[in-house]
Amino acid sequence: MKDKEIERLIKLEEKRQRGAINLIASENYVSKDVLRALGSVFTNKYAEGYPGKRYYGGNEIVDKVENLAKERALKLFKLPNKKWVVNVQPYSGSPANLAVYLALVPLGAKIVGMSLSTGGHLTHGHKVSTTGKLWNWIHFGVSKKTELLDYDEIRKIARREKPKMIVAGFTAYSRVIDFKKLRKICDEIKAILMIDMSHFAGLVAGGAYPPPFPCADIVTTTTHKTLRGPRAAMIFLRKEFSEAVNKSVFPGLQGGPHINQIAAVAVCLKEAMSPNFKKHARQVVKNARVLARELQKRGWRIISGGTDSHLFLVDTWGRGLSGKTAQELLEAEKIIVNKNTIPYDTRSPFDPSGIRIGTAAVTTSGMKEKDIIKIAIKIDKILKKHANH
Ligand code: DSN
Repeated sequence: MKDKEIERLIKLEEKRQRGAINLIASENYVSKDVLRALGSVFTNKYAEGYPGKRYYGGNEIVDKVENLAKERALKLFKLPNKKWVVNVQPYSGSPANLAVYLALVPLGAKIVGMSLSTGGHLTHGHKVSTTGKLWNWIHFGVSKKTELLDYDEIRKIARREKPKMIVAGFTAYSRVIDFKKLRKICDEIKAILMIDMSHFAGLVAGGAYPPPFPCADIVTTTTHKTLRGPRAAMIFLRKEFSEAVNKSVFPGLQGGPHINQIAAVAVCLKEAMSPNFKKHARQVVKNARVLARELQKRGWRIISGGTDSHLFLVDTWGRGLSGKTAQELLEAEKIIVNKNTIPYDTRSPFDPSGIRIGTAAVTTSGMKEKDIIKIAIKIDKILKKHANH
């Protein structure tokens, strides 16, 4: 590279990533092919519009890329293209979610969603997010006793509030979501069901977590978490919603799609179709279960008692260590996690009661159960020195 300053920083980041144990639940390591597509000449091209209907010339190859990404996306998630369509243009998860709400929910109308503090996402209507300001959100959380979703409670809220849409999906909930129950609730009140599968898309693709299809009407997902692609997003839609949502993505919310990103998404989708990816996805969940169990054995309370996915939360405050302190102690030893609120947290999100741990990245780097046990021993050794019992 001619730009030595940036080249130096890229090398430093490569070294940092290689030298650390990455347990950030939303991160992963992409393949060289994904990087190659991201860094390709497609970054030079403007392509407002959709395949066959562009506003600029010179898009015949771009059209092939976008169509291939769409074809692969539907094939990977086994979606018949008579009933489902996919939009691969969203720049990332937040605009994907916003585009769906803008298309299908009148401004100010009611949406029921999972609260951020019990595991949802900012764009599921948190008050500091634009989504929280433009619609009237009513949030559900988890049961205080079991720390699991309480579907009777969700049903009660839904019947009382009669929202236009119910949104579910998580950044910090470790268990299987019962999509069938949510579908039933939506049918009772005639609401649209949107599932944000950003965190677990790769697990669904690999058969390691139940699919939200066909229960959901709309499924949004980022492509860079367990799916192991570039930073981008997709929206899967039942056909009847496609016109409104496509218009909402472009020209409603975005300008020219990032074709280099879309090419990289196509690459990761092909990778996720391989038998190896299936094995990988199962190993991610096995690794998360082993790590949760090993920490539990060493006296650390795991929220809801375990995990069915790639992530879980540890209640560090239960042994006198705030999440921020735990994150910093681990980072000093090159174990990277993030501080996280736990359900019914009484502490601030800036220094909450827990940490979130995920196993997608370490599994990509080849770790299996025996490596994971070593990580659990290391985490325990670092944290227990500072714990109060
Ligand atoms: N920041 C992501 C996560 O860590 O879960 C969600 O957008």
